[in-house]
Amino acid sequence: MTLINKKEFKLEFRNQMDFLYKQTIEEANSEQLLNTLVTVLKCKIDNIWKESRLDKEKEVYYFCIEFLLGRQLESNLLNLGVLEDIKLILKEMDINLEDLVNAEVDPALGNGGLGRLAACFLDSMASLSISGHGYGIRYEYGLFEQKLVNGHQVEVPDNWLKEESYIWETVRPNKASIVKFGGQVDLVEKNGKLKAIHKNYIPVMAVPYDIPIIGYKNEYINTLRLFKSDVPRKDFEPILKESKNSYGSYHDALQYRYYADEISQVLYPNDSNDAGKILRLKQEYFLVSAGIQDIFRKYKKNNRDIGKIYEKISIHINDTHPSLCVPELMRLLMDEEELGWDEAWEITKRVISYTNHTIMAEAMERWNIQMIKELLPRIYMIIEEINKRYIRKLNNKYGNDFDKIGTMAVISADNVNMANLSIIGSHSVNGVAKLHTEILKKEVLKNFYEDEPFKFNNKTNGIAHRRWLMLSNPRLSKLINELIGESWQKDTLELKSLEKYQDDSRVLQELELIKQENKRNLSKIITQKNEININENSIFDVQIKRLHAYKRQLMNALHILHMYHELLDNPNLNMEPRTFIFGAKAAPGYYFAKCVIKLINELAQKINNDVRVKDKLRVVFLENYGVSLAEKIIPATNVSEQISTTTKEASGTSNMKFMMNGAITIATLDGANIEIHDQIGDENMVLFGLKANQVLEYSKFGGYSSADLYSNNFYIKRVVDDLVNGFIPNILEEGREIYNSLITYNDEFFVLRDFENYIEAQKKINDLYMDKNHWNKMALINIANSGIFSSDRTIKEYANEIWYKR
Ligand code: BZD
Repeated sequence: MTLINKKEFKLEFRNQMDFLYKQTIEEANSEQLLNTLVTVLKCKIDNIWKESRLDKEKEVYYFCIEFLLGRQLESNLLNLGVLEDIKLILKEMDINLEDLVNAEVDPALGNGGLGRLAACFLDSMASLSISGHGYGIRYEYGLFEQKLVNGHQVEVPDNWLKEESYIWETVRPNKASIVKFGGQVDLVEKNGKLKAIHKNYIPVMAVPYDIPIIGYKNEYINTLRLFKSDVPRKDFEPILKESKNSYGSYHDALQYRYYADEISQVLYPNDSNDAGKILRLKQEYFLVSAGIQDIFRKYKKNNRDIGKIYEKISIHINDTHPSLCVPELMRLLMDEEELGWDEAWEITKRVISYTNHTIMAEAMERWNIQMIKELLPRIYMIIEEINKRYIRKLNNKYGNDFDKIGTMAVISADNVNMANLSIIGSHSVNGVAKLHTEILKKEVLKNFYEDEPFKFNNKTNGIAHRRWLMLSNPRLSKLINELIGESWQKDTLELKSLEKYQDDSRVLQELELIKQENKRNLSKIITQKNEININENSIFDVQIKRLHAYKRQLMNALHILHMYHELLDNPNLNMEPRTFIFGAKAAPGYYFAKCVIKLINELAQKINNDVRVKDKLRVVFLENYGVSLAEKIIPATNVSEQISTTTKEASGTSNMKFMMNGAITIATLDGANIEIHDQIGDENMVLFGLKANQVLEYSKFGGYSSADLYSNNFYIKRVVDDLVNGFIPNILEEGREIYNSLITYNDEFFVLRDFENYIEAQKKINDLYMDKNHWNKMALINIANSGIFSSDRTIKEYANEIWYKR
């Protein structure tokens, strides 16, 4: 233990407590103790952090509009290698570490998979000693807090900062920069060259707040830099000569303050819809401009030749939200560094790489040109020029194939297509799982792939096994350590050697016992939150993710309804008791998703109060699903529901977390479920549903009628009718909405098409669980083969094949 000396630590802790709060440890509450501990730790890591910032061969900057970090204390202690020591020292001081862990806020600065992936990637980059840093926005309000009121979702603002600062952050006021909005651009001639002069703009200050990202036992610390927007400080005035300077009246000054503040005020709560709002565009440019200016400032400190920046810097844009990186980098290279177009363009492409996370048309970002023109006049000029030159190139290559050129253009139908801009302006485009990348290449981005096939590659997602196994499931980690030693913690592929225990009944029983204890823990939480008792011996069957039609929580609910009928018809049905657990937030404006939440809650109400099925069937909807809750649910899960309409889920990442914790997956062959299947085969997971080519054929050629299925299938008719016949109380409107989506609008996500198949798969789950020994063996094989899904593997691939590739 190099970082912590017991005696010294205790002394520092007491001194810090006295300094911060003028009181003793005994008098302090959990928040104060936590704050004190974090302050002490921050001092201790400061040197390592500084050293890790020194000039590196190449630096990666990961731009993302959201980062879903989760609580940091335990994870940081683990990575510093002092978790057990600190636990013990605190205990000697009569302090329970768990209380401090629970006292920490869970910063909800993201919607779902995309933001969480970014957080896992930061953890992996630091742990692999890769100089890789995140750039994001320090939203004052994160994703709304979900309350359930009479089964309806109600959104409450997430005031996570409570007008204080975040314990892990350090503000860096001297590294602030100015982002310019609005105004006009004049092109004036200077030394025979045209120079862009931006006038009358509104300046907004971007203030960095740094969060340390600590690598696992490698004395390496990267930075997540989040920007807060503000009005510029006085000392910026000399450089704001060309800005709009009419904030004379009090009213104007207040309006200006509001304009600046608003940008980093709140995270957009949409995970699958293009918001199209001007404030969102401001956020995107704010992030991009502040980030790239920061990179330039740092680069220029140690390097003279801006023309070689690609040797030292990689910029990764996570989805299209930061895609203005392309024109912003061009702007800085040309307007500030005075490079010509061609050189700037080559550099831009060499520096930037792009990840796509969705094929859903409604999620593809398109910005109205008028909006961009007014808000970002110089950026618009550059986008226009990129488009002009690109179309010229396409014309040369494809002649007058206007259809093709229209789909590839950056500007079409008065909109800027941000995916096209990202592809054209980068050297690498990747999808997040095999099938997803194939669909990008063969369908959605077909023309681009045919034009520049070398740009396209796949990087199957991964998860930080440190958080999602070592921390969230300490019992299982301990067992693994006992069986195969500790080296899997640094190389998860070593988990494979667990397979030699697949017929060892002692080990399998131990595994079952661990699951049982985790289930007991979760049951307590459920009882506390939902005031309902859970049968701890039932199968815990879990679907936790954002609520979306394509993720088909509805199909899960309809199957529960089906089981309920079967049980009522045959009370002696030979079935393992089941507890269905849901956690899901719906985007506030997504009516259908909210209807499904209401349906599940009313179903839960009805089933949980029906004594006839009391010990067999339970339904639980857990309020306010997020990272902290996931850490409790996943280790306690038996069945992982990954049932999206095939082709729609780009990857999924909870599927990997469940697998690593020994749950058995019931799944469609979608997203990374395919890679999971590649690892463990049919024998160790349960597959069902349409295949990708069938779904694609239906979408292209039609031929599906949900109404026919409904009329001809008793089981389908029974559950669909229940949506509108009063069988489930209090869902008059919601039931009708869902019914219409299934029957009137022909069931876009093939819920009914896959339903019978899903019922069979669920029966199979039931039968498999009846043979406990066999189930445990499957669980062990899942864990043993989950190593490939560590985000360490993913990040190594990004580093070798994209960022460091020469
Ligand atoms: O990204 C998700 C995909 O749906 C998952 O399949 C995939 O596993 C993860 C990580 O690659 N996409 C999102 O989570 N998207 C968003 O949260 C989002 C956020 C803002 C705007 C649009 C989408």
